[in-house]
Amino acid sequence: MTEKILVTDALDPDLDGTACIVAYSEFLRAKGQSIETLIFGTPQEESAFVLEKLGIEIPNGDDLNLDFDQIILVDTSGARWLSKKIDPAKVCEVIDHREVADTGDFPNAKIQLEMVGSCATLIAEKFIAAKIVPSEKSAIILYAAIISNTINFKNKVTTKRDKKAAKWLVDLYGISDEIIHQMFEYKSDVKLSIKQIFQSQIGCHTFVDKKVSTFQLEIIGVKEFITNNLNEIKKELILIAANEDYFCTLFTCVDIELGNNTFVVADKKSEDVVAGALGVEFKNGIAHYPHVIMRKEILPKIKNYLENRSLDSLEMT
Ligand SMILES: [Mn+2]
Repeated sequence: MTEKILVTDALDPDLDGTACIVAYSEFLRAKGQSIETLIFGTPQEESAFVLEKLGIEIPNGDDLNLDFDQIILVDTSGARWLSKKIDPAKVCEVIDHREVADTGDFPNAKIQLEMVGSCATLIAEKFIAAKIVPSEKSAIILYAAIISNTINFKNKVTTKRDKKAAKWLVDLYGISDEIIHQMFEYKSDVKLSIKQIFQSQIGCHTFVDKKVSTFQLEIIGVKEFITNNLNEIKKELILIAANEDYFCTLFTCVDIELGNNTFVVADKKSEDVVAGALGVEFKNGIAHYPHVIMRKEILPKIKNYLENRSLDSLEMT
């Protein structure tokens, strides 16, 4: 009897995970394996959008009685992210691209962990190495995942391998940028109010006794968005800074198509911190940064700045 193998991702897969599920299942079937493809939870908005655009349906495993001999996980590498229905002991292969991974959760698995921008790159490379041509839908979803994860090759996680895999996929079918633009546009259709966006991200870090809070959006058309919402953004930032007693309150907006950032701050204190930490100049509470910089890269710079500043003031006394 042939073995029944499941290919899946963590709960609520993002576009990268979804693309890997679809394409890796196809790859293994092409190699003659008996593969089932399932998702658990709800695909994230961006993945749902691309699946619908491409007319791809992936069955949901939440309410199924699972009976698989082996399980392959893509774009995830820790048991705590999985549906409770997945038995970690049955996992035979893990393919992922993150530095912090709980690979010990899967004692029977072959582990492939490589630091590329998108797990979809690792799957595309398997097609390339085996000289198997993916279907057009698989090629498009892998390409969309690479572009989304690397923010059009503009963020720091991007590697040469991501660019090479994406180019190979584009050349196969002449994938147009239209679907990518639609995907970015969809992602940018901000459905919440400024207040709701900020409330959903509320929280702070404390560096040398100073509370720092950042809010982030990744959209296209940042300039227009900020112009249309500036009063609301400033009002909410000021309110939050006062209510929570924040020393630095920053809204950072990544333009995913142009590949740059715009910052808006609550007050002069925040302005001084962000200007000092990131070397930007504010005009009317707004500053521009020429590249993509994500919140997780901004925070260490602010931390450094505040630590050095407190050292300087100690030396002066
Ligand atoms: Mn990923």
